[in-house]
Order: sequence, then C-alpha cells, then structure tokens
Amino acid sequence: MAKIYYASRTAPVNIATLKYWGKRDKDLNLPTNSSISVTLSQKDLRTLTTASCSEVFEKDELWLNGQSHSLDTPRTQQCLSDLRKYREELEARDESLPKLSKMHLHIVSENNFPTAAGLASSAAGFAALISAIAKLYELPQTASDLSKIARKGSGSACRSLFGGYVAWEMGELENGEDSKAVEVAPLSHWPDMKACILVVSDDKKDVPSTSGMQLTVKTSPLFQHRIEKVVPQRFEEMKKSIVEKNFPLFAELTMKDSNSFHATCLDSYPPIFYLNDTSKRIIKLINLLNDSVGEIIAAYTYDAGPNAVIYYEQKNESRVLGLLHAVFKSVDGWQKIDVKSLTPPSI
Ligand code: 2P0
Repeated sequence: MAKIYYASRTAPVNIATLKYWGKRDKDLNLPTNSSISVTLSQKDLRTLTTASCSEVFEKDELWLNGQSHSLDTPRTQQCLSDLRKYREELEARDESLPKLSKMHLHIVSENNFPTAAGLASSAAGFAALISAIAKLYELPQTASDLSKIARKGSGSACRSLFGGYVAWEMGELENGEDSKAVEVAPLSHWPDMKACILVVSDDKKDVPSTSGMQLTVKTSPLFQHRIEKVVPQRFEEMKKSIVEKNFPLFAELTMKDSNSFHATCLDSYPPIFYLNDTSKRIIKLINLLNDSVGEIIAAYTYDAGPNAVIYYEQKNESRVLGLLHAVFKSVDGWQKIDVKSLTPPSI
C-alpha cells in the first residue's frame, strides 16, 4: 500500500492593535502600512490543520470544518507553489528524500470559533496551512520566511506565524521579500496581559476585508493622512509600549488606532460600517470605566466586524469583566451578550 505522509500544526488567531488596512500590491498582498498584533490563546481560538500527501492522492483537496472547499484560488495556489518550490530545493540536494513535492496534498482543517465573523479566521487558517505543510515537507525556513508565504494567502495571516506580540513590517521592495512578520516580544514577556472577546454577532461580515480595503484606498482622503502621518509614528510608539510593558500607553494607542481605522471605513465612498450600536456602547463603557478610575485600565479594538476585543491587565480583571458582565446582563435596551463569551482567553 502507498505510504501516506502527514503532519499537523495549530495556529492562533491574532488581533491587530495597529491595523492593516490597504494594499499597495494586491497580488503579492503588500500592505500600505506596517501593523502590530497580539496573538490570542490557542486554548480558545485556533485553527488545527493536518496536511498529508501520497502518491495515490489524485488531486489537491481541502476539508474545512468537515466540508469540502476548493484549493483552486490564486492565493492558495501561490502558497502551495511557494512551499513546493522550497521542498523541491531540499529534494534536489538530497536524492534519498521522498518526492513529496510531486504528490497531491490533502488538507483537513478545523476552527474552534465562528468562521468569517471578524475574528480573523483567515489569518489562523492560512498560518496553520502554511505551518502544517512546512512541517510535512521538513522545511528549514524560519517563521519570518514562512510568514512571507502566509502573507500571500491573507495579509494578516503572516502575523499568526508567531505567538505573543508581533509586527508585520510593510517593507519597501516591489517583490515583497522584506514584507514579513517579526516578533516584538514573546508571550512570556507580559504575562499580566489579558484579552476578552465580546461576541456581539457571529454573522458573516457585510463587506469582506479585501474589497473593503480596496474601496478605502481608492476613495478615502483620510486614508492617505492615516498611512503617511499617523501610522508610521504609532508603529514605533506601540512597539516601545510593549517592550516597556506600559499598559496605559499601549491601550491608548490601541483604541486610537481602532478609531482611526473605522474612521477611514466611514470616509470611504460608499461608506463601510463595521461597528453597530452595541459596539459603540462598548466603546462608551470602556471610556467611562477609564475616566472613573482616573487611568487607562482597559482598551477596546474592533476589526472588520462588530465584535469587541478588550485588553486589560490581570490585576484589573474583576473590575473590567465585572462591569461588562453587570451591564450586558442587566441594562434594559442593551443587547444581551452571551456571558460565556466573556470568558477571557488568556494570552
Ligand atoms: C488586521 N484586518 O490588521 C486588519 C484590521 C481587518 C481589520 O487584516 O485581503 O483578511 O486577506 O490580506 O488579512 C483583514 O484583512 O485581508 C485584516 P487580505 P485580511 O488584522
């Protein structure tokens, strides 16, 4: 019987605290600005992928959450082709290696969270796909090297190749060889940092990220200001706040960047709305909490959807989560949010 080779890897969800929004090259997924993210706990939010190959497989196939999906998209094909090229190099150097690069792949992938609900499922998905195949092929490439392949699958996926605090450096080269993810600090650097997700809605998003950002690049004058005058300085400041574990500064920059990103969405024509009334109430509540304490102890951030991610330090957990529980369980007229969704995925 023909041998089946296989390997499994998980990849975490990452939530941007400095947002990627805009491409300067859509084929290579090169961004218009650098970004920063925090990786969430794999206990709560992750993709698990098994990649296998065999001489008897007749075509490349993918099963995502139990359903068959096409691997025949240009982005996925580009990722598979890059990985096969690396494997071919190994096989050319060592004749004794099995010719895995010539075999078809079967990929089985599973998320433990709602797909496409603004919870960065494509990031974890592509990162797990690239990691699993790189392991199957026994590739020697570093996580930063592999992040360049993941980036071509989905921009934000490059940041899910690392745990902890991650920067995606936009790079300057036209071929994208310097547009990669790097570690700012490992998870262990800031053990007090916590995050919780408020699942306001697990519906699919209205405007997919890829087309949304293209519209913003094309139509928003505010966007030019953001990428030229706002993000470059914020990128350096946020990295410093992480290295120095300066929570108030990290939190302020995180909230301001979420606001700035959603402002460019609103400035697009026609406008893009990702936040709903509940999202806006959460923003007000976090500001109220910080005001009443007299310092910033919690930060909100929103991606391309209405769900909030709240960052806080462990020492303030009962204050932050206590307030959110109390408000969303009891105030009339506020959307009731599933209390279970407030379980903090410790990061
Ligand atoms: C981010 N988002 O930095 C930002 C914040 C959404 C808002 O990365 O077209 O799914 O696949 O490169 O990575 C969503 O964009 O877009 C995203 P593609 P992606 O996390």
